[in-house]
Amino acid sequence: MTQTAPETELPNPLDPEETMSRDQIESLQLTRLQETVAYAYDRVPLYREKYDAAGVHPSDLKELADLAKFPFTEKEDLRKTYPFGMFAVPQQQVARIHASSGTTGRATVVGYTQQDLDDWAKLGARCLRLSGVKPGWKVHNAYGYGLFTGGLGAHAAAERLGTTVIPMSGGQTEKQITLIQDFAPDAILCTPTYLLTIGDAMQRQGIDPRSTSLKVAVLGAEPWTQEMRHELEVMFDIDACDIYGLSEVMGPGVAGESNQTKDGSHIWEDHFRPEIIDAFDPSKALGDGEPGELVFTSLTKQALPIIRYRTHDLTRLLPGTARPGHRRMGRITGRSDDMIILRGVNLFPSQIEELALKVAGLSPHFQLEITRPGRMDELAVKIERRADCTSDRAIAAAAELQKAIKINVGSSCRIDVVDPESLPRSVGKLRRIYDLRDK
Ligand code: DLL
Repeated sequence: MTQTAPETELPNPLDPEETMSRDQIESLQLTRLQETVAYAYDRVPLYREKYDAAGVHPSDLKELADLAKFPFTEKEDLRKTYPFGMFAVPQQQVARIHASSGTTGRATVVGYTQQDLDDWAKLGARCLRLSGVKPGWKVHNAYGYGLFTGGLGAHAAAERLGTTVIPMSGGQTEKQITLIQDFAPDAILCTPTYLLTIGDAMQRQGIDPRSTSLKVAVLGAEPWTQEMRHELEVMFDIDACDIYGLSEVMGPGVAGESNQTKDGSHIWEDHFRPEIIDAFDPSKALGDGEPGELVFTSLTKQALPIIRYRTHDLTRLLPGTARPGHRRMGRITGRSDDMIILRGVNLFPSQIEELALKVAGLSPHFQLEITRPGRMDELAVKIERRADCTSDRAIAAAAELQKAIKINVGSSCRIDVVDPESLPRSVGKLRRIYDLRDK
């Protein structure tokens, strides 16, 4: 069969908003913010009650900084109003529903009008294009389809960009490999740990992941580090870029990373206004560059306008580079509610990932187990050695990692180096933390 038209012949224009200056974006943000807050106040009882109780009114929003006067929205607000209580349109205008399972408590349900779905596809397509995916390419989508926003969100983005989508969904790793070999996709969309699972499985079958047709991977839905990027780029001989999003705010495509700069995801600020706050003192706003918790306000959403939503994701805002008018977010170090506090020291799985991947002989496959054998919490890092790592080397590697964690994080922990293939593999978002303490 002949190939598709050469990439250069397919149109691939930027959205006009992508090239707006910072001033233009902020002026658009103010108009849209005023509209959104008034819209939410008029249509969603929870917002009206909260704002009345706090003594603020949409008319108080005269400049962007006034947003800080408005109360936050929490996941708990969506749970309290489960399933549809925060929707701002009648059900007949809701074109799609998604839900995030959440590790604790009730699912949170989110809805989209046709216009919301259209905006979502547009922003997702922006992300893919920024990461180097091109119209006319074949795109293997291994994010899970269903209530999770990953599968259908990435699907619509890839379709909107003008690619040929292969809607594989997550899991069935053997089949993923067959399809990657038979259909020869140019790009893959999945979580970083699932790409690792696919690469490992290929190697076990004697297939070199570097020999596949894949050129770009657009990875997200869980925290990952520069070290993991390097691991995957070398393993597959690809460019690996980040994509960020969350169901409550939209889904994948709130922010995306450039394959040219690989310096963090650009937030599409014509549709979302980000803030950074102190996670432990939320009344304290933090400036650009300062690490804290990310908060989002949607500027155009119809079915589920979301105002000052506390993501619990920890990162910082940085000036735009590849799209100078839109700020970037740094890597997400973790979630404030996922933080392990070990004898007074705060620790995130991504710190362990970063350190472990610098130690020769250790693989990216690890899990953290917290126990309380006596009165003190203990942390064990269970980590697989690489297949070519001897037992002598494994002992030295364990000591090296233990020391690196002590020096860089400040925690004492036990390192159990285990055999290759002995820890559970990811099929989507990987669970890293096993809290075995009695509750
Ligand atoms: O995970 C949406 C998504 C799907 C994003 C596919 C990217 C790709 P939720 O299931 O609602 O939505 O989970 C959202 O996942 O608050 C972060 O903690 C985490 N997360 C998402 N993207 C990234 C990323 C989807 N690129 C939660 N880096 C968020 C780090 C991420 N964490």
